[in-house]
Parts: sequence; structure tokens; C-alpha cells
Amino acid sequence: MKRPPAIPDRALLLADAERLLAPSTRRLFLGASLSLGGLSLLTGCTPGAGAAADGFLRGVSRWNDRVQAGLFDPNRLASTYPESMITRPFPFNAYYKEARVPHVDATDYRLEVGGLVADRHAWTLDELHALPQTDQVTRHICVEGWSAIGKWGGVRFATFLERIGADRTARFVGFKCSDDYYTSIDMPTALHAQTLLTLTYDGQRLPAKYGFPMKLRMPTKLGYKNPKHIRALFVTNTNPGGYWEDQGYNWFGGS
Ligand SMILES: Nc1nc2c(c(=O)[nH]1)N[C@H]1C(S)=C(S)[C@@H](COP(=O)(O)O)O[C@H]1N2
Ligand SMILES: [Mo]
Repeated sequence: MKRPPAIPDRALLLADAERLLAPSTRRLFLGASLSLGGLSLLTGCTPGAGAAADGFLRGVSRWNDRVQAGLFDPNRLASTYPESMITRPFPFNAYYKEARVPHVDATDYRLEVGGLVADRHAWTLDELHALPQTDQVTRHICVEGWSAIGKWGGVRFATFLERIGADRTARFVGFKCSDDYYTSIDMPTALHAQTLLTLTYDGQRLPAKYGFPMKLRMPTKLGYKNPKHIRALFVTNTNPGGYWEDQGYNWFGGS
């Protein structure tokens, strides 16, 4: 059967919808070509023009969150690399230029902990350094089209969540940063063995531009899900969203 010529608007909408899908979701459809009708059936959302198109894209993105959460294997490790493959210099990225990177004072610093946790005491950097440390050489993938290999060291986030008596049956962990950045992750990713509360970069104290005093590093997630300059974190059952996520980036953000 001959198909009617595609209306440019709908082609653009389909391209936007496909861009929203994570690599893991796209792999599910390997060989099958997605159509607006197909996506509409899968997601239960109807494509349309104008505001309706935005609603449709949000629906596709939420559906994609569920597919990614379903596909996420908590026991599967992301690739690691030899130190010789570290990208030098490692790229800087933020929603502002490098000159505006926040410089957080190490002595005053306290990591605030809140929400569904038993112990809400705020942590000094020395206390965090006293916890068991590990490191990893993994690839950071940014949606802006670059990726780079780096070496991060720190505390397994699962260990930290255990120490603070976090309710590990809760759904989300949210992060507030010293710039205006914020983001949040699902609990299975928070507990993943390679999710690190990062205190060092390439064996040195974490430089300001890479997120001093700490960032959360997750090789299973895209760059924008990895918050730098964390000042507070909280455990919750209400999705806290994120800086880019609230502007249309996919929330799950798997890499
Ligand atoms: N606090 C904060 N964290 C952030 C960002 C930001 O602007 N502010 N940008 C995110 C994005 S989009 C990327 S790609 C990485 C970049 O980290 P890098 O500077 O270590 O390469 O930080 C992520 N975490
Ligand atoms: Mo990014």
C-alpha cells in the first residue's frame, strides 16, 4: 500500500520523539521503524500540533522512563577502561561558562541529608573521606554529543545510603547543588555498585570545575544526571525532577 506523503510537521514531531528515546529503548525497536501511530499506541498519548505536540512528547518521555526502569539491570556493570585511555584534558561542562564555576569552601562545607533517612546529621568532608573509598575509570556521555573517559574516586553511594539509614525501598534520591542545578535519580541506580559519591578526580582532590566538594558519578547515566557541587541530598517518594529534565530532557537519562 502506498503511504501518503509525510506532512513535515509530523515528521519533525517523530524525529523529536525518537530523539527523546534512550539508546536502550531504541535498541528494543532495532529494525522496526517507529511511527507516530506506533508510538501513540505504545504510550497511550496522541500526537497533535502545537501544545498537543508538547503533551505527546512528554508522554513519550514518561513512557521511555518506564521502559528504561524496566530494562535497568542493577547487577550489570558499565564498561571500565585502562588509565591510559583517560581523556586529557577532561572536558568541562555546565549550564554556564567555566569562569562562573562555584568555589565552595572546604572547611565550612557540610553535606545536608534529609527526607526518608534515619540519621540527618550533616557530613563534613573529613567524615566522608573516612568512609571506605574506591575508584573507577569510566566513560561520561553528554547528550550534547561528546563523551570522555575519566577517573573518579570516592564512597560507594550504596554504602553512604546505608550509613544514613536511608529508606532504600523509597523511589527517588534528589540532589541540590551549590549552583542552581538540581536533579534526581531512581533508587535502583542509587544502589548500583558503580554509583559513587565522588571526592577525587584522577587521584587528586576533586577540582572546582569538576564539582568540588563532590559530585555523584554514575557511568550508567548520561552526563546531566551526574550532579556536581552537591550541597544537599534527600530520599523521597515524590519525583523531584531536575534542571534539564524539567525543560524536556528525559528523566531516567540512561546511557
Ligand atoms: N551542579 C551542576 N552539575 C552538573 C551540571 C551543571 O551545570 N551544574 N551540568 C551537567 C552536565 S550536562 C554534564 S555533561 C556534566 C559535566 O561534568 P564535567 O564538567 O565534569 O565534565 O555535569 C553535569 N552536572
Ligand atoms: Mo551534559
